[in-house]
Amino acid sequence: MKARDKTLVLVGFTMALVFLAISAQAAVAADLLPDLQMAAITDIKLDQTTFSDRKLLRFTAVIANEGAGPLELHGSRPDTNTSEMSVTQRIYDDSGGFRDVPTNATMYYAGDGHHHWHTKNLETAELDQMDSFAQVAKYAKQGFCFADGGKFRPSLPGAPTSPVYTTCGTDPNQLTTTMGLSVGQGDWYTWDVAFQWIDITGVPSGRYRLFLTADAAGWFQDADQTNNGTWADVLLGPKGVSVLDYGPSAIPDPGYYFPGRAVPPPDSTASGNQPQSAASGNPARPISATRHHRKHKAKKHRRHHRKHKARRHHHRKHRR
Ligand SMILES: [Ca+2]
Repeated sequence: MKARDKTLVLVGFTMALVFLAISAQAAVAADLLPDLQMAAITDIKLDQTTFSDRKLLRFTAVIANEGAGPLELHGSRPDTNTSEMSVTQRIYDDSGGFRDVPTNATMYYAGDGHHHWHTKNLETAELDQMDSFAQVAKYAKQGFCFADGGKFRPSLPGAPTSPVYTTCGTDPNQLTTTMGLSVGQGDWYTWDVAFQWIDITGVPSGRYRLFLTADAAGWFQDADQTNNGTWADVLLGPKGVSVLDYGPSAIPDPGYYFPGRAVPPPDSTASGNQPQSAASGNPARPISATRHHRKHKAKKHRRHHRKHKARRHHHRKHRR
């Protein structure tokens, strides 16, 4: 081979190596996506005292992040005359970088007794008639100041040892705010906070499915969008409610979540648990919840049932 040819071969070989190196680097930087899931619904109870003429179905809801990265949302608006902030999701990657992607979510400020910014409809809840799947009632709550409320699955890789996201922004004049839910953290809404109910006044006695879904509209990038819902089948009577069955739900580390527990763990910052406000307007019906509903009505139902029976047994055992 002539010297010139050798040089060409060498140049070609070097270029191929550089190309491979760049490709390898690009392939290495993988997204660390959140994986929102709902914990098993607890504290399901009938409330006839908050309003003397209304019947409320109360429950405790926990949104857990069991993904590889946080759910981090950045809200912004051009000026204070614009009431809602538009929202981008910051997605971190495993090489230490991040990118911001636009979403259809919105944030708003509610000043009626609880002053901070909220992400609209981060979680949705509805009550469906058991046989027809027809929705009979839905969540009063629409605003979510979500944050690291307490450890849910701290054994996950990347889970922080202490809360990272602890505030939603409290100034009505601010133009930007950040909310987030870290890996392994839970965002708690206990049964006794404001608007943490479904108004079931006039709903006849019978069997119903209570459905909770995180990001039902699919606004955010999530490692698995099909596991965002959970449910409980309930029997509504004139004087009370009893739980017949539970659907699949986020799995906590042992000792970090107890069905029936009304208060979050001691390390909680409690920012997700304070009374919050509902906005005017109606939330969209959670489409993915309906999908879950039908899916779990099918043969998988029995398997989930066994699994959850075992889990409930575990929790009972652990409480002792
Ligand atoms: Ca998910």
